[in-house]
Amino acid sequence: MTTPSPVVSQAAELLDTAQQAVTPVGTATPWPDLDLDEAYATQAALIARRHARGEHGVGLKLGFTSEAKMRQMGVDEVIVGQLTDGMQAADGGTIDMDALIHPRVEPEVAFLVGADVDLADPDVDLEAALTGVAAGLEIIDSRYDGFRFDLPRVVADNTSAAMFVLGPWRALDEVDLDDVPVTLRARDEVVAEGTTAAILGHPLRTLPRLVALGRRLGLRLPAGSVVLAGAATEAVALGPGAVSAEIPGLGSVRAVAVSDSAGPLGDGGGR
Ligand code: 0L1
Ligand code: MG
Repeated sequence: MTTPSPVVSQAAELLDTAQQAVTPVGTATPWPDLDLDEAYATQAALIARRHARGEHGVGLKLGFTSEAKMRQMGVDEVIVGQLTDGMQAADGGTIDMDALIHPRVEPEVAFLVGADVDLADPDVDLEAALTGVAAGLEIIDSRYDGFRFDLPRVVADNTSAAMFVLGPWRALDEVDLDDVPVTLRARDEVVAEGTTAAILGHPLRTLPRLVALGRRLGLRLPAGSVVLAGAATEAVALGPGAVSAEIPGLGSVRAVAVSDSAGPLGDGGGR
């Protein structure tokens, strides 16, 4: 890996500190003109800091793969972020809200990669390497005040990745992913509804985008990696209590958000 430039190192340190201190960075960042290459270099430096603390890479996530998400955040380009084991919560497990700044949750389709894949390989066939699919929850938590960012800033911030939860894997060839309803519930109330078609028309259509980004960035997906293909609805503020996503024919996934500073029936409107 090449040595990061001073601006990249500084940006990574500031974002890493914001995440660890659970304190957002203001919009007036000391890197007003970060370009997209520097932003991905910052993301790599940020992930390197997590690896240095003992976390391991477990996959990649795509962001802005739906019209709803692009509209919600005012951007129009698919982006990629990196997942570590430290970000994963067990299905039915807990999400510690006190470690998060202003978390939002979104229902995702996740893929399991069954063989080593080098996305920089010109002959790569990512779809052929996929063996499983699952319903997922992604918890995003921008390290910027008020989720206010431009494209380079959100890329630098590892696409707001914070936590993720995966439901049981199903064999990819046994599941129909074509325009299937997706329901997000919080405390048993429906809080968002969408369809798998919201993810670039079909979740598998995200794969060429991931390959293009991975080729540009020299990314790999070792066997066993996870790919979060994107959200089927807008992200919703995460409050204390149960949250779940359900995709008929694929399955469901559930977690419980907990906080020492709010009861299990707190207002759920973000913090
Ligand atoms: O996973 C996503 O689509 C998130 C992309 C990052 C932007 C955000 O914080 O909403
Ligand atoms: Mg997402």
